[in-house]
Amino acid sequence: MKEPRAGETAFVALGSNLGDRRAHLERAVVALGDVTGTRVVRVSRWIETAPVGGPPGQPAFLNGVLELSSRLEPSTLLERLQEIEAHHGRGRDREPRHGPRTLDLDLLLFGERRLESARLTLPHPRLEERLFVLGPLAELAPELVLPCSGLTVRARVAELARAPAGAAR
Ligand code: A4P
Ligand code: MG
Repeated sequence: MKEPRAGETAFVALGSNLGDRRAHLERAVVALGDVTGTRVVRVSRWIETAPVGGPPGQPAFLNGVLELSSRLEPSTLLERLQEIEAHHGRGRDREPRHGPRTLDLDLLLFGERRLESARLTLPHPRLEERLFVLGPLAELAPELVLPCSGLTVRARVAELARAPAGAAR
């Protein structure tokens, strides 16, 4: 009999800045736990963060990161993430890019995979620039080596925290 494929470690960023933000994030964690072939391993705390980019004056975000073990292909996992976003009231046609959203789920890393297709880029292209992602990721995996800079998550957080205000996040 064929052995089932081992799960690969994936990290997903969660964000919400509309409605009951905590409820949106917590329901997303439950929904991810129900995805076939995927197991939720750990969830960071939720942190409140100032919006980066997007329309001026948009509300603060609640952000976090979770670790998954998944036997799905990355593109299938992204489809599941987008279904969960849709079930939480997110309408891509109504919500402007980088604007307020009930729920945003981004796939940060999927094992060591590198992918560049119209629908999915891995690692996530803005992963190493964003404290609202790296802060919660540092809670789960401080010694993880980031693929672009070669720094650990902990070291990159320290570097960004030292950067002058207004530098890219
Ligand atoms: N896509 C490609 N690669 C990926 C990936 N690795 N993970 C494609 C997820 N999606 C990926 O995403 C746009 C398209 O990216 C998708 O169709 C997918 O096929 P989207 O979620 O529809 O649009 P978006 O989220 O508005 O755009 P984007 O580029 O994902 O924005 P970001 O980079 O996620 O930024 N400030 C704070 N403090 N906290 C936040 O959470 N979030 C954003 C959104 C801006 N500012 C923020 C926060
Ligand atoms: Mg997104």
